[in-house]
Amino acid sequence: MIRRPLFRLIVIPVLAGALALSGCGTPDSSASDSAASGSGAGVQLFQRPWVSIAEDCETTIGPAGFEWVLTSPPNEHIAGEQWWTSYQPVSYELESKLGTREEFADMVQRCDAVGVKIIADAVINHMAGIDGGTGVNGTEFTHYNYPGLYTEEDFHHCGLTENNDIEDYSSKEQVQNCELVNLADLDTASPKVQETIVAYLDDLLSLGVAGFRIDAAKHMPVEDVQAIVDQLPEDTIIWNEVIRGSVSEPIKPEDYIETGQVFEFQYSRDLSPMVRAGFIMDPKLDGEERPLHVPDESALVFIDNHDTERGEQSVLNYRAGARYEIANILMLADDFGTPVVYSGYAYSNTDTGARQNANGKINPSSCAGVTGIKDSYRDGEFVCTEAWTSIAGMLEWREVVGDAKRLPGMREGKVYGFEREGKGIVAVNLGYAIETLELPTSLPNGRYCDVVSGGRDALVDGECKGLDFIVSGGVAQLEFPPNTAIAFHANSRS
Ligand code: LAG
Ligand code: CA
Repeated sequence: MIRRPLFRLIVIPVLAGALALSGCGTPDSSASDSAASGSGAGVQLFQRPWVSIAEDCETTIGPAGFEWVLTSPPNEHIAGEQWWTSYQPVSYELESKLGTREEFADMVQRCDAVGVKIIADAVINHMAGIDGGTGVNGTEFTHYNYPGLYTEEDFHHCGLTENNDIEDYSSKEQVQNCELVNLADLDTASPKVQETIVAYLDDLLSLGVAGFRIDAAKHMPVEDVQAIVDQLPEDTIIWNEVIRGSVSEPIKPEDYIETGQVFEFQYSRDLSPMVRAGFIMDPKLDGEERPLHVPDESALVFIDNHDTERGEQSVLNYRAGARYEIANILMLADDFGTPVVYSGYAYSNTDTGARQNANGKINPSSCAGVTGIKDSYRDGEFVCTEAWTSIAGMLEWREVVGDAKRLPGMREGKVYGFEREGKGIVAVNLGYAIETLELPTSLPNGRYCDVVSGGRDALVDGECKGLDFIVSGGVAQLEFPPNTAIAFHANSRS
């Protein structure tokens, strides 16, 4: 039986609402149809300890309106100070540099209590990439031997390249059966291996996680991913990591959409350079396919993640300052995909892990007091994107605009804006001076409060905590400073 991807379960009622709406002529601007819907947005908290995520859920992430947190891998891994030790599993005990099993379980419950679901990063394509050693919870292993889990015969020994490493991404066989940077490659077609992986994932589900990011999904045949997913409960959320490579690569993100959603790497490769250059063009709108993008309902979109902030020059990251914040705002204002905001830490060496203590545990940290992007960061300092005023404001904006259609934008030089039909407006000024954009709109006349500068609940007793904008006679008068974005919605009218 083919398992139905979860997005259908979520999206169908929304689509039904949209159809009902379009059937009755002019859209209703009272926002009643979308009032009950959530932001539909998640946040990736890279290398954040469980105790810190639990606190952050209660103080910041829940109140901001995020629906999901994607964590770093929770299982035992090789010892070391680099962040990427997390991607070299040694056992499936939930003991890692990020915390204990108890701390993980406590985090899941506390986040759940404030409406935030946990998605765990599942590293199931491979085990360690070193000859052997002792894992962070004391498990002794060698490259192809993991006590109680796997022995030599549970791994691929592809025999296609000199040291069994992947060399040629145009060879599907190499990409899926050889070793990714020497990481011992599991024979994921084997029923025993599948059973062992499923037992691990079931254990995480028993603690209340909502689903998984499937690390290195591209390196597993889609049938193997499907066979594993088929053995999990129907409503398990699956976020596949299939990096879009050159057009000549045989394995495509599209191949994985039946097993769950897929991270769409092209999204930021398109958006980031436009934001950097200050010249924004509309993407394909109104149900037209975006080139090199998986379909809307399958797409997880993001400005950066832990790999691309380190490895992809074209995408914006925290170092780009205001431009990065603006790119995130534009992503959250879009009507395409499920946005995943990224929150990592500052670094000057790409290998350096988050600060850890003498026992190899990442130090707890807090995002208290963070309200936006900073001009500079100390190495190791967490960026805390989830705590930015603008991000929480945009999540509220998403709740109000719901599934309203993105209308064609208007651009004048380096100023650009668009409307989500009858529900909200967003605009960016990527120039060097205060600029004005007169954006035609179907929003009713009135004074609107900016949620980018004012954040969530920016309008208190008719008083706006942020900038004010006037809509009059079908035109929004948008005058605002350079290198900033503004956004307001139908419910931020005073
Ligand atoms: C991923 N997705 O498919 C992760 O998002 C990505 O961060 C992981 O690589 C990769 N797949 C494997 O899970 C990271 C680092 C690598 C690192 C690897 C294993 O980007 O640099 O490799 O995790 O820790 C490191 C060394 C290699 C070495 C290897 C094995 O950089 O030189 O060969 O470890 O010891
Ligand atoms: Ca593989």
